[in-house]
Amino acid sequence: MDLKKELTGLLEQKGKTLENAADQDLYYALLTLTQRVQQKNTAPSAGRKLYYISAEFLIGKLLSNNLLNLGLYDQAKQVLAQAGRDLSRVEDFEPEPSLGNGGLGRLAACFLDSIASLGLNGDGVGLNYHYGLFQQVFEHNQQREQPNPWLEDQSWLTDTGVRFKVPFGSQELESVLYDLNVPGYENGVVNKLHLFDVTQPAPAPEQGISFDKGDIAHCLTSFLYPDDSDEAGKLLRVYQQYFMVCSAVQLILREAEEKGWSIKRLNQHAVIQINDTHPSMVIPELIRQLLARKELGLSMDEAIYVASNVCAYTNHTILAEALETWPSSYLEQVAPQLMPIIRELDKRAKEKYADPRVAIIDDNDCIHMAHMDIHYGFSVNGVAALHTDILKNTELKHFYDIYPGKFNNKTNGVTFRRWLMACNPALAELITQCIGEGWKRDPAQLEKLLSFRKDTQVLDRLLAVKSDNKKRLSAYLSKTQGISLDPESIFDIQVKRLHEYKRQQMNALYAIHQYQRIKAGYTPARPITVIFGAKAAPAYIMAKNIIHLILCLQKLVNEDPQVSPWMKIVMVENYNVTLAEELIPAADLSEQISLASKEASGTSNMKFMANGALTIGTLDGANVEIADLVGEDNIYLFGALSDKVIDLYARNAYHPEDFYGASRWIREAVDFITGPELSAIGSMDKLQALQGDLKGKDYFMALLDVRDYAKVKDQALWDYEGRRDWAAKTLVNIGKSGFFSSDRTIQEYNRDIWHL
Ligand code: 26Q
Repeated sequence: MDLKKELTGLLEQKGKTLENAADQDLYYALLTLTQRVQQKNTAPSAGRKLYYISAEFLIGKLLSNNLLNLGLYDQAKQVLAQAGRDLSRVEDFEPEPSLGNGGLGRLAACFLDSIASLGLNGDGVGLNYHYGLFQQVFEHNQQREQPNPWLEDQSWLTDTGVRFKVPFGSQELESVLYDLNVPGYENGVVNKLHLFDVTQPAPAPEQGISFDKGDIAHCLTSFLYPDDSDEAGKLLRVYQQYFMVCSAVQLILREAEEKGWSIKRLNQHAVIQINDTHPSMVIPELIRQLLARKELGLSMDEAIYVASNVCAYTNHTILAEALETWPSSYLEQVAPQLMPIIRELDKRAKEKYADPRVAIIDDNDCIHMAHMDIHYGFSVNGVAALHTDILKNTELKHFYDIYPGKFNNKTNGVTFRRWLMACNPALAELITQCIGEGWKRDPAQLEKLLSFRKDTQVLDRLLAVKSDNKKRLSAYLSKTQGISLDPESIFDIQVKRLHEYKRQQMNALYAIHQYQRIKAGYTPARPITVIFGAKAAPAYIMAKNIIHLILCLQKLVNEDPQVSPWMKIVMVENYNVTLAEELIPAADLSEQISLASKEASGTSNMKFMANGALTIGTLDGANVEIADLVGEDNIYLFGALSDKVIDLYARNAYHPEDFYGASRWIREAVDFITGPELSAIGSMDKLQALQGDLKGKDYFMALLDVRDYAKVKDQALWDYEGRRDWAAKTLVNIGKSGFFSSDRTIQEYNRDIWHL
């Protein structure tokens, strides 16, 4: 396509030119243009089609991504540059959809990109939350939540005109189907992300993110994860889930009819991947809709057979509190028509397996969604090798004993198109100069970089790229958040959801320790900048206390003239995909410090690795596979191993006071949380609650690992001074990162589960 001609034409209709149009006009013109690009190649229509159902799709901004995949990126950049315009400023006008929370949602987005790029026939199905998760603002060193309205009159969504009826216990609602294009990388394929919405969405709340959770008809798609700390919030989640799956099944059966598939043999034509348990009701709902079509004449046995061979389940967590169980009274209220089916499924499972640990409905009449998925799905997968092993041997052992053949591992991946080519063009260019273009289609070829390990010229250029990225990040944060960074310092970054198991609090303890050492006159070899980015769930008090601690530390440290030349602490506001794209290319150290056994996989660990940061981490999630690939000289490992942690839990044998008392610096760092310096800045209640928890409970064992963590981190900061050796380590990390391409992950899903 002649992008210049088309773009000029579009602008002319508004009386503008490439030169004088506002950046915003350019954004809308490019959006229109990109949207217009029609599908050239259809994904193959024979074989099965995948429906990836997920409550979250953290897709990030789409303009650059879509231009890149459509092969228009370079042209667009050039055309704008010739007119004295800058594509990155145009992108600033794109609001980022906040349709996800963290890893699970971002994984779904990477998967859609890979499915289309591999030319596979698969669409996403989810919900169109109007105000996203929430927008985070910092006030008085605390997180406050605001709506994040991202929908504009002109957006990437198109109304398909398709409507479905969704029957709830109390009322019937209509769902509206919006579609968003998902173009594959330079292959002409365009798949879809289908997002359902209510017909009359509520306006944004005037204050904060509270709204009438009982007003299902208008508020069902207002927010992702409305506060589920109370009953109305929990019920709303169930309403959302049922709205999503009831619409999804209608969409699938409608497509089946259009394509002339035999619905009685739907399993030969369609596969549904259930992304965590949030869409699990799709199983009974599919059975219900199959049975409701009397003309099919299906028996219950047959309907169960079809559903069981269509649905496959991915588990993303082993945290007990995140495994969804709903009181059956909730479902009675939300979707009473499902309960007889769920009871039937439960009855059949109980007839076959008397063990109460594998029951769908427990003695308290609560429904275990994952149990339903495992009994009535044909595949169960974990998301990293260690995670799948823990599922098989510990967490879901009783199921693995019954269904060994259903369990399989699919180690997560990330799309290198967004997470290397687009966000780190300078590194991409250097890689291409070393090994050619092949890695862009086949990231495994990055391994060719290993032959440059001793090439000082390449190593120096690698260092120069990193240094430029750090300057770029510094300029960006100064412009957008008024934060000033020292690009000569070491950039040590931890960005992920705020959760105690991810142990941001342990990172903060190290920062306190470092502060205390600098105060005592022991300055490090080089200044360090500790960067955090995280949202805390609105009702998660302890997570908010940790944010409070970090923000108080930020103020204390950065305003102390003795300390700030040596250390800065920065918590970026409203961490999201766009910020990640700036932060990750600029990282020297990647913090992956979860308590071993708790992080199912992690995916930022993979992005950091591909962008030449070295990992400091525990042997948890996919860190284990990173360590295997790069070797222990190229990663900073520390901390208790998962077996030990699992054993400590089993024996109830961890006591934080043993570790608090055993080391002077640990005691001093923990005491500091409520000492005069921080209490002068922060709220004593919150700081005390956090400190009390660390000393008395510390469920995620920060004090168990903090000593080893500090030792290894000191070593990493020291090693950083050997600049070329450090560069060689980063080169090995980049060279070995190809395994973590989501294209590889998707090929495995397709080979073992989907058979598209
Ligand atoms: C459940 C019930 C009620 C309310 C909320 C939830 C809920 C919400 C979000 C449960 C889980 C989530 C999100 C989970 C998540 O992001 N998991 C991450 O998935 C990534 C992709 O597989 C992994 O890399 C991470 O290790 C895992 O934490």
